[in-house]
Amino acid sequence: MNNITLSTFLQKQLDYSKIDRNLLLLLNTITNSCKKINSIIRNGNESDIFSESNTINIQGEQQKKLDIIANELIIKDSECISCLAGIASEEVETIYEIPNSYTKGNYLLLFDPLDGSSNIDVNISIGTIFSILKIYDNDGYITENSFLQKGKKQIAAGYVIYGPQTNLVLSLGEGVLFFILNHDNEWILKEEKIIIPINTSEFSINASNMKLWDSKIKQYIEDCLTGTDGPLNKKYNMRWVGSMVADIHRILRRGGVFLYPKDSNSINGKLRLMYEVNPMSFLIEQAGGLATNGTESILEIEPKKLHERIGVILGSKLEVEIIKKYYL
Ligand code: AHM
Repeated sequence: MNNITLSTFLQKQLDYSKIDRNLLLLLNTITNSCKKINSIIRNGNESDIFSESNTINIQGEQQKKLDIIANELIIKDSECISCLAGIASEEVETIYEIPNSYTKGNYLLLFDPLDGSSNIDVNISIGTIFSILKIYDNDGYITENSFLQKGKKQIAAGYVIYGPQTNLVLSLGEGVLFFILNHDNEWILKEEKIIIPINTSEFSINASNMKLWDSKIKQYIEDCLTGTDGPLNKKYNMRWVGSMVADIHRILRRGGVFLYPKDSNSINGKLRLMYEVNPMSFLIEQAGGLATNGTESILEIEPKKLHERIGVILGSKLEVEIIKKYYL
């Protein structure tokens, strides 16, 4: 594969009528915003941008300055491109309507500007996650309900991981693409079809929550730890970064399962359905993996509110199938 850039790739998709001009523009815009965030992270004055702001977001979390910068940057870059009807962000309580001074389109952008914020100041990988939906009866008026679509309705989803390398992982609903940001600040296509190994013996969970889990998750992890002496009959390894982008990225590259279940403290789960779990589940399933809350496929769940939380188990297909059996 010879240095195909994201723009070239998207132009080809347009030529083959696989995407429309507005989606092309939207994808180029969001991925350009991520280049700017990348540059801020790589060049920023640490004491300034990595520190905490004095604001609390809708999730009740202390915002870092970089959370706010990334959020504002993405909104500012995308509101004016005439492709969007509305925007929703982890950092903003209500939906963001495109101002009347701009032309409106029929796409909806949902995003988490900086996933893994608690890792910002310790130089561990963080990322931007995005999900794109469409509205079909657009009279220019949107409500929160316009965004409450099942995950399987996503037109595109992806993330950028700011790690040792900056990577873009993207799906337009026909497999998962993998791009690397090169020295010339161009997204270069490295793989056209990421496939997750269907088997794994690596799990990823915040084990400090163990006493809060339900009996099913406790039993599965106990069986993993028992290894070859237990019912699962294999030796497991554990990896936990604490940035969902980094944990999911590892799983997309080499397999594994990621679990963030509901627990007795977070009775609805910790992670957010619309702009964290849905886009990641879309990518995982497009790469041949599975995503479930234990009993239902994540992508089939009817969302009830914008900032809804959910328990999630996703990754290598056969291991997720094994975990689902604990819920029967
Ligand atoms: P954030 O959006 O505030 O960064 O929270 C999401 C992050 C995920 O990246 C990660 O998987 C999880 O929170 C870790 O949370 P915890 O350390 O509480 O287990």
